[in-house]
Amino acid sequence: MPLGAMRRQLVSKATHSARSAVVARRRWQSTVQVKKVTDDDIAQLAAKPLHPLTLTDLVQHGHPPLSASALFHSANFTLSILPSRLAHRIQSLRSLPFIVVANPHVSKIHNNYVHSLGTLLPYSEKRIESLEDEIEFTKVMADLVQIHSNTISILARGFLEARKYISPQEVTRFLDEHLRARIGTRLIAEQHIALHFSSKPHNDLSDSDIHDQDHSSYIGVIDTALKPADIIRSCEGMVGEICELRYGVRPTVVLNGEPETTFAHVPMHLEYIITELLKNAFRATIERGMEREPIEVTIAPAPEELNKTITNFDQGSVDAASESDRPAVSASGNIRLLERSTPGVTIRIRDRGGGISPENYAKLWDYGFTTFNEDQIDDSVSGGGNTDALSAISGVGGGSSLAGLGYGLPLGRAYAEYFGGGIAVQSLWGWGADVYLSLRGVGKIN
Ligand code: ADP
Ligand code: K
Ligand code: MG
Repeated sequence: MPLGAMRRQLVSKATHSARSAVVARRRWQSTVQVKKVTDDDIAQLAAKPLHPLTLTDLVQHGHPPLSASALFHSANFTLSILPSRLAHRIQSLRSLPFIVVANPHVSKIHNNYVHSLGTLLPYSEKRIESLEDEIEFTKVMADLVQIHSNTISILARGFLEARKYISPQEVTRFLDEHLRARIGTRLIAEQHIALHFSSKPHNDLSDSDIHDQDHSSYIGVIDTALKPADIIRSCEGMVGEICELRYGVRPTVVLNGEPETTFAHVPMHLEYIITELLKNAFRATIERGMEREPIEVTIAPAPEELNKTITNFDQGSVDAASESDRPAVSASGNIRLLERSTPGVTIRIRDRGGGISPENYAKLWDYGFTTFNEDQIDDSVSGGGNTDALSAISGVGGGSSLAGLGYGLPLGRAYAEYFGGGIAVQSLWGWGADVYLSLRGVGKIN
C-alpha cells in the first residue's frame, strides 16, 4: 500500500467515532498471531545475556516525529530485547514452589507471559522493514501492554491465597525482581507504541504539527519538562475523591518549596508513586482524626553536582547485569531538550497521622504487609462498612480503596529506584511521618 493511503487509513482509524474506534480496537487485538512456545524456546532465550535497559535506549531514535526508518529501528531494537526478558520472567515464575505456581492466579500470570512470548516468536526470525510489519508489530506491543496490565493485583491475590506455602520474605524476593523487570519491559513496549503514534508515517502531520512536535517536551513516554507540582495536585484530587466518597472527609495538601521545578522523567511512574504516598498519608491522617492539619508536600530541586551521571537499570533484578555509567543521550537532537530541566528532585510528604510503630517499621517494605483494616478507618470517621483483605484488593488499579494490598511502598520504591532515585520513610511515632521521595532526572547529561 502506498504510504499516503496507509497514513489516511491509520488516521481515519485513530480519529473517527467511538463506535468505529471500538471496532478497530477489536480487530487490532484479534489479529495478533500466537505461536506455540516450547520449553526449548524458553531455555534458549533465557540463556541469552539480558540487555540492561538504559535511558539511551529509550531516546536513541531521536525526537519525534520519527521517520519510517527510525521507527523500524525502534521496532527492531524492541524486538531484539523483549523475548529474552519474557523468557527470564517465565523461568523465574517456574522456579517458585510448585504449589504456588499451581495457584490459579499465579498460573494465569505465567500463562500471560507464555502467550506474550508466543506473539513475539513469529517475528524473531525477521527484521521489520516495512510499514505493514511495523503496524503488526505495534499491535503485538499493544497486546502485550494490555494483557499484563492487571498483573499486580492478580499476583497479589495469588500470593495471599498461597501464603501458607511461601514466606513473606520469599514473596518479597520474588516480587522485587519480577516487578522491577516488569517496569523495564513495559517501558520498552510503551515507548515503541508512543513513538509509533507520534511518527511521520502514522500521523497525518502537517508542517505546523511537525513544528509543534519539535517543541513538545515529550520523547515517547518521557516528559523532559515534567512538573511534579502538577502531578501532586492531580493525585491529591483523585485520592481526596476516594476519601470523600468512602469516608466523607478530605484532608488537604499544602504545597511548598519550589513548585515551579521541572525535570525529565516518566510521568506514569511519578503518578504511581505520588498516588501511593498520598494514599498512605491521607489514610493515616483520617485514622487519627487529624484532617484539620494539612499534609505538607515540599518540592526541592536537587543541586547540580548531585547528578553528574545517569544510570538507569533494572535494579535489584538478579538477571539484569549491572552496567557502568553510560552517557544519557547519544541522539544529539535530544540534548537541548533534556538540559532544560533540573537534574533531579526530592519531594517530602509530611503528615500528622501518628507515624509508624517500631514493630511495623521493619516490615514496611515487605510486599503484602499492611495494617489496613477498613473497620478501623470507618470507626474513626462515622462507623459502618465491612471489607476483608480480598475485597480490598479489588480496589487496586481502579484506585477506589485507600490501602489494603500492602504493595504501595515497596512497589513505589521499585519505580523510584528504577532511574536511580529512592524512597525513605522517617517516623515520629505518636506524631507523624516524613516520606522522602528522591528522583533523578532521567535525561541529565554532562
Ligand atoms: P498499604 O497502604 O496497602 O497498607 P503500603 O506498602 O503502602 O501498603 O504501606 C504499608 C503500611 O505502612 C501501611 O499499612 C501503614 O501501616 C504503614 N504506613 C505507610 N505510610 C504511612 C504513613 N504515612 N503513616 C503511618 N503509617 C504508614
Ligand atoms: K508494604
Ligand atoms: Mg499504601
